[in-house]
Amino acid sequence: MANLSVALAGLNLKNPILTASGTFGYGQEYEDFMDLSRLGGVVTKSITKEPRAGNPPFRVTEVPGGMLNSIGLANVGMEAFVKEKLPFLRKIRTRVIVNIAGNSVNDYETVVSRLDREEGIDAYEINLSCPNVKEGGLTFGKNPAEVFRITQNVRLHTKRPLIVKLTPNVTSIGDLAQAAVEGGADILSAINTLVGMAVDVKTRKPILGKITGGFSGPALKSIALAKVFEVVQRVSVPVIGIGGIFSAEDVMEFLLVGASAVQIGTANFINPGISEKIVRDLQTLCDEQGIKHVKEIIGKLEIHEGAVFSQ
Ligand code: RRO
Repeated sequence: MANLSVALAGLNLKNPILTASGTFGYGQEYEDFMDLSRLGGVVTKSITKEPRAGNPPFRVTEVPGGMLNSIGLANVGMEAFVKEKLPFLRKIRTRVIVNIAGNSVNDYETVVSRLDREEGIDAYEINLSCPNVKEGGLTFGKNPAEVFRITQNVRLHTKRPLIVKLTPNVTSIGDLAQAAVEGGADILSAINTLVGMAVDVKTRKPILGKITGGFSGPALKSIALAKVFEVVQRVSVPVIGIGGIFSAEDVMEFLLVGASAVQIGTANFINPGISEKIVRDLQTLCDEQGIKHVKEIIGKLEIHEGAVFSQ
């Protein structure tokens, strides 16, 4: 049987399958649907300093090829996370990655410092890419100088692996990747959702309460593959691929373009047990292809002779 373990800059995973932030609650919501210990790890919904109620409805809507969300960072806040959610996560026998968001550099520093006092967290994913809140997230996340500044400041507060999650809503995701690495990121994850919109022609109103939202789902995959490819050409830290992954074949595409692991997002809403199924299917796919260790295929895309990559 193929060995599925991967090592990402101090974050060792039993397999490359993680769940994507915002699609997997705080893990416990999925315990009836799968054996969570079979996953490479779980990434929580973004945690902020204070609890947040999120945006007005509608907050999600289906669109061709995927869905839009405008959740607005609804979460329990860092203190309730530590008291009510972390005790469960400590018991699941897989890696726990806490996604963190904020409105200022100080917010990110406060949340990381607080969580760093707690056992049972294997890494942080710094969300610099929320498309649905005006104050923070995307405002920082689009600007390489801000990405550098936040990463550098957060870095001072933890020795745990730091993942910076990048937005695709920019001209050059490579510039963001480089800024995050220069600021001290150990690992990058890409991509967050693409800004999108849907309109009700009867009411002539936007369907989402906040007008626009983040697009995710199967149609995001080809865009995400190109963005991950762009990032891995630019930096040498491990990259976690995210976007429209619904099968083991999708996972393999991301590994071939250079991702060291992946996150499963929107697929969890269609089949809440799919992440564990993808782990099983990846095992079968590797065995069928005679792959001894999944890490053999990371970045092994065979480029057509003479082809030149330009973004
Ligand atoms: O909560 C959200 O609306 C949200 C976040 Br924080 C994010 O990073 N990406 C997204 O699509 N939605």
